[in-house]
Amino acid sequence: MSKAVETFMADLIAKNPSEPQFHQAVHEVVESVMPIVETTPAFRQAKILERITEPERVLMFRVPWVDDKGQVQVNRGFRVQLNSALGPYKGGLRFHSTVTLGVLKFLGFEQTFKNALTGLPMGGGKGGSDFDARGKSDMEVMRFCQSFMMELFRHIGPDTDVPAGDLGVGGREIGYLFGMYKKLRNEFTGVLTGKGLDWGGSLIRTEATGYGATYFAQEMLAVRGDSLKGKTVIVSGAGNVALHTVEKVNELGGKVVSICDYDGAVHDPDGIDADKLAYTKELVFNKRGSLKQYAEKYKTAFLERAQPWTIPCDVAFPCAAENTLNGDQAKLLIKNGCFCVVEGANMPTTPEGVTAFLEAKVLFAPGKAANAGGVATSGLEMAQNAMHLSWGREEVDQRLHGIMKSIHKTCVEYGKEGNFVNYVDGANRAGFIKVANAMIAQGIV
Ligand code: 2IT
Repeated sequence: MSKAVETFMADLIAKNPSEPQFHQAVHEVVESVMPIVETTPAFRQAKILERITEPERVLMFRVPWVDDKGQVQVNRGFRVQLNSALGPYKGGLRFHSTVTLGVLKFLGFEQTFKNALTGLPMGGGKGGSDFDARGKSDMEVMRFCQSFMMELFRHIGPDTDVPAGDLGVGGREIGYLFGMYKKLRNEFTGVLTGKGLDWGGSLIRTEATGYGATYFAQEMLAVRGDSLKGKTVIVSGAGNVALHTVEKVNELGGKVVSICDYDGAVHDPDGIDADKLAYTKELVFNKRGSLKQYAEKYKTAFLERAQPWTIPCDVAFPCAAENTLNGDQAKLLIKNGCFCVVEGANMPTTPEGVTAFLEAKVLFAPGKAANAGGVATSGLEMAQNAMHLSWGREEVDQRLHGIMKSIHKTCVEYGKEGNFVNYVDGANRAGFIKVANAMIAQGIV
């Protein structure tokens, strides 16, 4: 760590105690951009690093609701409005028991650079609650979402802040949130993305993060004259991102041999083909069931309470939560022949894991580049809403594909080190420079 990075981080940690994920996310970006900051007097004079790590606004509010037994429940709601230099705050809402202010600050910080990389006019934000939908009825989820929106509505708007989904927030929750926003404002606008297809949503938005991560992998492999065809692939997670990654990898000729959820990992050496994927989608999205049922149905191995990192593969897509792939697991993947790692989730790899991959010259794509297809398609949803029309599937998919190619190209441009591309530095530098220049142009605000 350079002296400048060390000093900056010590101040940041003192100012933001007990927020380890935020420190981790900031540290990674600061490592990448400090050489630029040190040689760009305008960035130093405008205190860009100090300003970019301080959210423009943090909202924290009480979310009271009544459960099915008539008992009053109280959760905590947040919206962190990180940066609006490039456009309205944009980023998802996470409903999960692990949500804290520090987690949302890390996610909003990542989101700011990710959104910059998409090339679309979106600032960075993130929000959510410590509410956990597991074991709750639909009506309980609805009452919670309505109460959450009864406070949030006054802070958001189609040109102010446009939330979307994240972990624990899918189509059902976006519907309940949108319904309450519309009632309170008496306005039907594109204030949330990830809406249903009949009421303002965009085609491909559901698939976009997984498809986009796979398109990104395709670009990385193409640099080496390679492709996903015939590759053995593992994917962690079994949610929206993971399952749509499996779908696109299958389409491009790869074979996915593992996915995992909270209960454990399925190991299916024959590959999770289209039929098995259809079964899994129904199981996860509609029945809200466990992958154990997959293992029983298809008579495959099931690694209890484990992730797939022990399984040999060519390409890995970590698509679960943050810090779910550590240094030892990264080294094992490398030892078993994995040469390409594409983050479908936000910061799933620990700093030790990232270092191991970069030292071994693994093709490593950080989440803020590789999973940007989700928010990019949210940007396309906003554009369609603003024009009061909807594009066809082909059109949205082509735009998504074009955006992923362009993000890849930008990462190569900013991250090339001889024959190797450091996608971490590339993504951090390109995103940072764009946001920093916009901040400077807009004055000290
Ligand atoms: O992490 C992410 O990029 C998201 N959860 C999607 C955000 C969005 O606004 O679509």
